[in-house]
Amino acid sequence: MKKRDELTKDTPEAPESGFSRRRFMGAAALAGVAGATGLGATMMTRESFAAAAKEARNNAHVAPGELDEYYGFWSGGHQGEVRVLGVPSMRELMRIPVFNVDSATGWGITNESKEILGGDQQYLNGDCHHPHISMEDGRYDGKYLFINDKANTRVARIRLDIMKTDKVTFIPNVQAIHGLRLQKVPRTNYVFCNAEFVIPQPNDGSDYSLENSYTMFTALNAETMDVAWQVIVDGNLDNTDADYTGKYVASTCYNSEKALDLAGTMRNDRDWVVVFNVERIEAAIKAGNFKTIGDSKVPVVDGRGESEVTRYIPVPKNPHGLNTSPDGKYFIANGKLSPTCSVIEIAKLDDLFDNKIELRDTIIAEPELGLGPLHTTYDGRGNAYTTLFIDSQVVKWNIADAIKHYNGEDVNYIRQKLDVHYQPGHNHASLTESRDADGKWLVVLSKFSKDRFLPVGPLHPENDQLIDISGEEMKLVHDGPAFAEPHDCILVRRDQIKTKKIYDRGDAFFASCREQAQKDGVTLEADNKVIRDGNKVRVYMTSVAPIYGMLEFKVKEGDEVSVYVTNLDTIEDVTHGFCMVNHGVSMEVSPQQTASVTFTAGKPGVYWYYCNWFCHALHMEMGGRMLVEKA
Ligand code: CUK
Ligand code: CUA
Ligand code: CA
Repeated sequence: MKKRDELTKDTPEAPESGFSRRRFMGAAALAGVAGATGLGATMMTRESFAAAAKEARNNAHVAPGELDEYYGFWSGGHQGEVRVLGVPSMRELMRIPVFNVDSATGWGITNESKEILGGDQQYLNGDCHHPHISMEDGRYDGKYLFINDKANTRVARIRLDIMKTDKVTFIPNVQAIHGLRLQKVPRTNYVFCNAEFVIPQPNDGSDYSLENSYTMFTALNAETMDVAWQVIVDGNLDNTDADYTGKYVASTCYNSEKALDLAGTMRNDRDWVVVFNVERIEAAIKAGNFKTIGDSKVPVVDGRGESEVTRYIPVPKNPHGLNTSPDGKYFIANGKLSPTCSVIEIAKLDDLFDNKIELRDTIIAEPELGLGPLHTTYDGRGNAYTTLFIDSQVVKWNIADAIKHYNGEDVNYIRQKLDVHYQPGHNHASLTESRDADGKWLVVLSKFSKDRFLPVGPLHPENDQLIDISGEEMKLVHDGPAFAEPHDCILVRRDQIKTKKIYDRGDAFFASCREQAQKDGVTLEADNKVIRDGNKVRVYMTSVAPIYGMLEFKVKEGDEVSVYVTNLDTIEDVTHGFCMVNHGVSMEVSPQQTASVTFTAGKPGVYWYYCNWFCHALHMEMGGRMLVEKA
């Protein structure tokens, strides 16, 4: 086998670096592409285009009162939340606070949310990129959504039955979780997480040198959210995806140079895709071939160099997105600084790991697509859709034809280039990450909106565009302004998600409230009681629209006050709130939910509390008073 080092240096096969336009013109005009490629393409005629335009299309219009066909889960980027949209209407249905603090629901304020945020609740920010839904045999099971936090090296899980974050795990020994994907087969047992930045090991100030710096690939147990294992890699880690056998996961690396400066990260003509062999990693741990780092008990396997658990496949240059095709055949790495995508045949990976073939033998196509390929998605009909950041386009291309072209056949694999507005990052076709990819809708998350909307000052919204891909021709049907910064989204059929309309009283989401109430001899569903415990005061109250079960309670200045509100309403949509004036306290209490919040009683005097979720004609009247006495 050729050494990886030889392969990442200049080689004749490596595409030119830089942003020269080379063969493709930027314009969307198909005729232009056909003319410029000179591939003797099987381009559509103007007549067939007109016919295609006339064919029955998806209807993007969802009339008032009608429901969308898909749920879309949007990452909220450095805003820290997850947003739920209906597709194709692109109506925002809900926001799920995750790594942010949310004034309306009290996320980051309530005891329940702080407990979930754990020891890391001191962070008020997050940076989420990649939302992914748990799977059973390669199909969404609708149970959980997982999302990364690059800013503070965490991974969160959202329960999709109540659309609330229920676990947050801080990943040890690494910095900046970026790429995140789930095991698809046999089910989502693992959450795979890429830490982007290399750091010294141990990172305790004893050594700042690069020689002892590396980053790691982390697998979480999806059910417990504990860290299962980590694998040390060469270079760094960007995006990742898993296959449909449960055996392989692949990640892009843009910094094989381990450079600290921009120019350095672009020095090699090739970086690589690192492929992880999950079976071999598990076997290595079983055999005791691992170490631990510092206080962490996580087994760490060394996947550097000629390790048996990894293979480093050279690809051009600073690759970014890594996307598995829904037929399970290919990992496709997106070139970013190269105008190409690299198609890796997953069926060849067994031979690669058994050293029967060379690293680059796994590449079966490397189509030239345009400038700045970032992410690829699929329609389940053999076509791929790649975002071209520099060209501000989505290019539709045929994978089988790209393979033929790579083998020397005279075919054009480009089907269409469509202008998008502007500079797209991720794109995502309906159900594309599962076996059920249905090729109906394509969401393109454009990083710039420029002139597409009414101006709102120097900070612009992004532009999430909806494209109908059900026909031969991609058709732009909707612009959707979005606040910073949906890197990625996922579309799932509405029947694949089952939500609760009201809470079960036994829900684990507020189990800690019940535990405390039991200790205090309080029945949450019936009692309105004040329990004093030194300078700790626990106030238990019920609520039924439009009154709280307690209109007044007394505490002393400086007391640590915990208020538990149990919403006894059983009617869907009758959510109450609890807001204590001048105490920074606000929370949601949905039907049959208990929520609690702890704060320090302020200066002596009267403080009103009130319901801040509109629940009744007499919602304004729903309130009470906290009387604070001198200590
Ligand atoms: S990344 Cu942002 S556009 Cu974090 Cu998936 Cu590519
Ligand atoms: Cu209860 Cu508003
Ligand atoms: Ca590089």
